[in-house]
Amino acid sequence: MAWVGKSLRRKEDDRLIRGRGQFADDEHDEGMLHLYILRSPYAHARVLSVDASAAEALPGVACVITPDDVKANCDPYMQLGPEPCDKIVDLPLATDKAVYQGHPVAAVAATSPALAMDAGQLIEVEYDMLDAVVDTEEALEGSTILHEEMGTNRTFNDVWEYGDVDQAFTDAAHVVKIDRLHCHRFSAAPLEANACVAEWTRQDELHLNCNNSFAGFAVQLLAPGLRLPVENIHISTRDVGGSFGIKIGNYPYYALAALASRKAGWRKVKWHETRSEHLLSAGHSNERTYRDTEVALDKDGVITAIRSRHIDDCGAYPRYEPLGCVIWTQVLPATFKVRNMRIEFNQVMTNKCPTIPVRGYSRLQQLWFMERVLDICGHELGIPTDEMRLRNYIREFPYETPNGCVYDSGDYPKMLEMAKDLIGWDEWKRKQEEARKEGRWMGIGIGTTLDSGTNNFGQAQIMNPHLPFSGNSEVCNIRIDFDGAVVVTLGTGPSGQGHETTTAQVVADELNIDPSMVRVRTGFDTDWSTFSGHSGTYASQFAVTGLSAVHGACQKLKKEMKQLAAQVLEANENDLEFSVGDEGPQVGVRGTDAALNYWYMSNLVNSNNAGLGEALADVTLNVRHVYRPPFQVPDTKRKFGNLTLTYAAQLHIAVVEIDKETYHPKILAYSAIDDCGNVINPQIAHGQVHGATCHGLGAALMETFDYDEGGNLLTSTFSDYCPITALNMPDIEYGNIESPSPFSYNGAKGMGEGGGAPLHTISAALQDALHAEGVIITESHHSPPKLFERLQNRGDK
Ligand code: MCN
Repeated sequence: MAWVGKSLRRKEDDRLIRGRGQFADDEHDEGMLHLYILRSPYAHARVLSVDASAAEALPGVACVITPDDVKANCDPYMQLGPEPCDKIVDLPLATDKAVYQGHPVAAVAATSPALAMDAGQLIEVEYDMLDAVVDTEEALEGSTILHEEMGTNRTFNDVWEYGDVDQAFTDAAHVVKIDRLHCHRFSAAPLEANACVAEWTRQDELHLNCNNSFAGFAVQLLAPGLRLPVENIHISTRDVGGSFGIKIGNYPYYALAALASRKAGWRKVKWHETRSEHLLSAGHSNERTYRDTEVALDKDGVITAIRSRHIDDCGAYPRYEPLGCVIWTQVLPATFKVRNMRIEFNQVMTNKCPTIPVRGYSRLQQLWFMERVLDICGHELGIPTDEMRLRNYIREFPYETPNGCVYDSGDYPKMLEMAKDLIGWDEWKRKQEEARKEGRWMGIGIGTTLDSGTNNFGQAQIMNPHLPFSGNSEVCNIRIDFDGAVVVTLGTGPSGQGHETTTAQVVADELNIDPSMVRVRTGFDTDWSTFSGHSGTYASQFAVTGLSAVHGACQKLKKEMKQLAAQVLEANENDLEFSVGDEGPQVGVRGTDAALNYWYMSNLVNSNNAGLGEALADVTLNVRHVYRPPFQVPDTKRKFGNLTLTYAAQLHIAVVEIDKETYHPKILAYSAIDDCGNVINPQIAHGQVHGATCHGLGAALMETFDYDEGGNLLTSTFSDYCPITALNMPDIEYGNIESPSPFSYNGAKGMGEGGGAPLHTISAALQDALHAEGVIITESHHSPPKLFERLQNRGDK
């Protein structure tokens, strides 16, 4: 029976629903200490002194970590950005200056979380407040510098130019100018905040139980930061309660827990972030401003060229950069066939929380830009929004973009047609006409998004050859257990994506076994052999990279099983076949009853193996496979290597009406079409689309990180950050098409990160609703106060 392609019920959920998940905060020990991190209330301030004596004197306090401890025991984290980023001194505490509100300045370990927090309040920190730079463009000017050792706030600058841009403008029938667009900061607000438990099992050997979603990366930064060899750090994760990218960047906090554990006399120390801390300082999505955009179009409204200047704001440290400065180019033209583009890309630091790869990292911001550009041009030229897309969509696949990326497969016009059918387009158009006659603000918007899954690091290396990455790879270990079950160990450490289930489906098909007999060890462990420097759950890489590792491991295992069966059954390997017999799955001689079932084979190899002989010396029925995506030396002229990427797409349509009294934008109808190639598990893929839509709608309508001029975060609790909940979600009419990727063994495309469509769709719907009022939607966030403000300032571009 073929399991791939079926909605097998998620294997992991039974355990999780029964409360038998194993999250980092579940670890409790008698005598365990709890860590409180004291954070700077100021966005930019010199730290003149830290007096911890009162806190240290409090009964129950085991130790306080101060900037002096950090200076004595830590080295700055490796900087991934190009020069002069290498001059940035990034340590677990602000040793000289606090550069964002929430920057840790000290940490206390005490016998209870409450006591640790109380002790934290007794630490006296003397600050000298400095002017904060919050505005991206002001940061670029550089009158206030965050990291003086670097001498500039600019971490990246490059110009990407393809085709003949100037000629296209000379030939243009129309030119549309957009002065400023701005994509805001938001989060993902996972249910579980960051957490870790640090313990030194022996001097200089650190064990960390945490919920990091990319522990392979964390360990590489943490070890030199703590002056330890990599092998002295053991990181394990079990269940992770959502990450969406944010749990990649918490290694500075692990270092504080580790230092506290050591200073407290090698005692176990737990740190669990509060929700306010999470919002303030765990990491935000990239904020991006787009200036002086000019768009050339032909007489039919087809975009022929774009020139623009993009300024990315990575907050106080470029902790995951230059990746974000580069990977947006994976989707340079979005879903449109424009060939001539010139984009100057700058990135700056501001006195705000450092950014981190929030779902759709950096590509989402480029896709929103391109969608906004197309939509604004359509309205300016009076071309209906669906027609504008049909005229501009890429239609031939594989399609090579101007910068050399290859979009593997797709059918955007078909997706549009399906989304229109599902939502009842004609009927809503009629209703919109009526609404307009009544003076109501109703709009219909379309948004198309891409998820370019896998191999992001290969691309980052092109920009910075010194980076220790050549591309994402993944590892799978697979063995047959004594009872004939198949045990699979992955290095991915999923955070809700259903890896246990889809892995079981692939293994079940490959080995003719029921998925209930496939035991997938989830989580991540540097002690497991399934650990590579790229192991983790990020970049929508599992369906392609992770499952390719699983598939490859199955092939290796099958080869060994055939070797074994051939010798025991005295048969030729070519005459053997995998089948299901009376005693379960087996390997047997075609056309005969001679067969070995899995448990027998496992016992033969693991227990009764003395007489197996030299020929089977390497047969262990326990194999490891590393999947390494193809990587070709980059074409530096085009600044892009021929990296293996897959391009999943989503197309959404929303009907929105703005209440004229409250300015509340209400979603009246919503449809979403997904194309992630061949689907492994339709229910999981549907769930991913649902979750990503929820995430995107939250960002578009409710969730934003707003700062005041002094760098104070104004939305640092759930009462003002307003996370989206089930109550705010519209019913989603869902459909999918399958355009198999020719680049993956299974035709699947990475899709879990594709959360941008609602952001584009809502902006487009509001544009449609308000264009007659002279409003151009230039922002990505649309809360009622912001819509009110926009209508007051109508006419700006
Ligand atoms: N899948 C499928 N068929 C396909 C493609 C994918 O059945 N054609 C399945 C996969 O087998 C996997 C799931 O869908 O079980 C997502 O696959 P993939 O797109 O490869 O993404 P990853 O598993 O690598 O997950 C990472 C991705 C990212 S980058 C973010 S951000 C995100 C996302 O997943 N964070 C999430 N979805 C999330 N979902 C949950 N619940 N929690 C998060 O933190």
